[in-house]
Amino acid sequence: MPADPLRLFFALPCPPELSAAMCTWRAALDLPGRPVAKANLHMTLAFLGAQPPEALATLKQLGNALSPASFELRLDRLHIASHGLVWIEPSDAPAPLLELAERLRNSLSAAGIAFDDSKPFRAHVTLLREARGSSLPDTPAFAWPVREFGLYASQITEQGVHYRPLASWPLTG
Ligand code: 2AM
Repeated sequence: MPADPLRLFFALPCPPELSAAMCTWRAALDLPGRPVAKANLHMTLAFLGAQPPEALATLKQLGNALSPASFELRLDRLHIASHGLVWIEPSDAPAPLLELAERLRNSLSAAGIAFDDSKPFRAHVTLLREARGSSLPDTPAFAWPVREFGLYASQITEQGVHYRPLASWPLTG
């Protein structure tokens, strides 16, 4: 019997200090909606969805081959999407971030691995779900020194969604 598929995505994990700062700020805002758990805050680079476990070897090779440059990110704008997500995003996405997302997506395409490319990459960290109708406050700028990216499996547990890291790579330079 084939092994169960994994629900996979590549992402930048928020460093713990940044996650803590954003969660403290979010709690004080008292926005309606379902907060994303502090441990789950991340920026998705490519969402692959269900993949067979055999795809992991190729995905790890693909990550090994990227060796992207490190960069600084400034999350400074809140956005509410029509489907009830509240996210924080950079008003000015730096070129190395866009390059990393593009090179990753190009490598996936070249390897014949499907991912959700129905929308162009938009840099964001989801903070709340099911937040329809709220008006949004001003946002302080949160500095994010981006030093790693990873491959994650999204799993449903009794405690809620858990993102299990399967591989991670440093950003250098
Ligand atoms: P979101 O935060 O904007 O919902 C794990 O599900 C991560 O993959 C989430 O950060 C989610 O983004 C992102 N993602 C991107 N495309 C997705 C899709 N088609 N289905 C589910 N999650 C998706």
